[in-house]
Amino acid sequence: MAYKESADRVQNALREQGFTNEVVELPDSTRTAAEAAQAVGCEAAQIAKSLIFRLAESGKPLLVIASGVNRVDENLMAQWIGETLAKADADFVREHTGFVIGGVPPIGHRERIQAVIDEDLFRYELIWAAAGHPKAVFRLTPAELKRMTDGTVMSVK
Ligand code: 5CA
Repeated sequence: MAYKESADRVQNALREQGFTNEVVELPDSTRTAAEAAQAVGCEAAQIAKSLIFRLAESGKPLLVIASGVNRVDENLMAQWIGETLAKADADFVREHTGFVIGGVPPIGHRERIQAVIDEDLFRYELIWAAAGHPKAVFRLTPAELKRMTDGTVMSVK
């Protein structure tokens, strides 16, 4: 997958929505939150990982943006949304977001996706998110993340 095309799509989506955050290219690939944290020099908890789930009954995607150190409690999410969460495979993720696993951003998806934001991300002034490619990230504030995604802030773990 081409770096430029996918990172540009995220940069353009940011600009179109009026955000000035800049997508930066990292020297190495970051497929996990721990790798991304090491690459940008922040705590793993400051990485906003964008996880796609498949809602079992409706077949719709759900975006959960979680702090890098947290494991999402699927039962908690299911209770809140009123639908069981199923596993999303790589094809499902690409089909709905337009991006590959390891680079899924919180913004710029192919379609509008309902979003949930981990409240733990609000402990930090600045956080980092993937920008379409395993080598692309951007820095943002939790308040910006909320505006970008119109996500519901809650405990996800
Ligand atoms: N670029 C880094 C940091 S910004 C990144 O995107 N990390 S991430 O944590 O947001 O994305 C990786 C996540 O993809 C994993 O936490 C995992 O939940 C998900 N994932 C990995 N493999 C699969 C798979 N086979 N199917 C579905 N989801 C997967």
